[in-house]
Amino acid sequence: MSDIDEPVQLVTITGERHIHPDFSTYVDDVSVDDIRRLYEDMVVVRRIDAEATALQRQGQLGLWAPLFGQEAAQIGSARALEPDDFVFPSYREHGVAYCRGVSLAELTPFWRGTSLSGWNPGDYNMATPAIIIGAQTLHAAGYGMGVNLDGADTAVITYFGDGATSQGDVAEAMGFAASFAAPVVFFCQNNQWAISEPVTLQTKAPIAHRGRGYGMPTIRVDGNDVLAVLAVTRAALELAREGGGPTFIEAVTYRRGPHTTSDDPTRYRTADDDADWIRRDPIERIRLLLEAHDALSDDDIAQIGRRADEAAAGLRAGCLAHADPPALSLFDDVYAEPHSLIDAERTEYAAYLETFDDVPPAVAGTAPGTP
Ligand SMILES: Cc1ncc(C[n+]2csc(CCOP(=O)(O)OP(=O)(O)O)c2C)c(N)n1
Ligand SMILES: [Mg+2]
Repeated sequence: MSDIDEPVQLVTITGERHIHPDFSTYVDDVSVDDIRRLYEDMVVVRRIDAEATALQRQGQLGLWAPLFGQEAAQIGSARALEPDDFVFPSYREHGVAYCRGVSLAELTPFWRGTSLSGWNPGDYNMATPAIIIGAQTLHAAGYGMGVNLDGADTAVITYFGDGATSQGDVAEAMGFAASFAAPVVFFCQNNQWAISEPVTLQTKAPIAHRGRGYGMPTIRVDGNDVLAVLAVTRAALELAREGGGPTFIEAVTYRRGPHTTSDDPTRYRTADDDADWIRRDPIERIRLLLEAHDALSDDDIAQIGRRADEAAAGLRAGCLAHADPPALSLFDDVYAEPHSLIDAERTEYAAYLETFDDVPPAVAGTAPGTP
């Protein structure tokens, strides 16, 4: 194995292929057409991410966590997965959800506040967004231990950020997964920031070293290189399926937008900070590579742009179609059985709603005490 501090890179920022002694073989089968499909995926998810950000600015979403800049990390890793594998994401993995087949309409209700989650995890083998930093890594470790008990050959991947590596949950998840050889890929998108805190405050060493501390194979990858991310994630998933236990991947990338739509990054970083990362853009280098192979004409670019616009229009239409649920439905499904505390809270909230002249029964919803 090569030095883990040197990120694995298979495509340079100027679009040249680079041979890596350990990982190039994992993408030997990837044709130029396949690379064009990865390019299209990245263009589409960047476009729908921009549309969702616009929808929040227009008051149609309560919040959005943009993935802008992290397209290669998400598309490369998600396209390495098999349908039976299970994904435990944080709140930023819209690109992963897109690759899992989550519909455009299902990407927004959680952020619009019209549903407590976006989709049925069983439909896509992908859990819904997790806001509690790092909690999803524990779910992944437990699921992976269950996979071992079942004797199944599926793998699990969990996504989390650089900041999350300082959470106890992540330490516990990695400890259990390593000790019980759970088939889990711990995929850390080191986007350099945890809201306004730089990654240098999380650790004095590269984040990848944390995997080594648990005795896991550990890979540091250029997270803006979709081919390299695909290769290392395939390698880690293969090891997991063969009974080799967990792997830690640090995908070195950059969050080009705000943390969420509630954040103003100009308060804590400068345009100079961004400039170097704009040069390392994940989409641009693949465009250069494809053009060097005469595999991306102006017509292709226009067609891909149209498909991205259609996806954005689909996301918008799906979002606007999600109606507000009745206010009192907030108390439904908290418990499977009736619960006296929930009943009391529902009654109190219904009485509060009645103090407003302009809340029609259809908005308030179910009558007090009705489960
Ligand atoms: C347990 C917990 N503590 C704090 C927060 C508030 N919080 C939300 S996002 C965030 C930063 C996470 O940064 P990172 O793990 O790097 O992920 P990124 O947002 O960069 O993808 C924090 C502290 C939270 N949601 N959960
Ligand atoms: Mg981060």
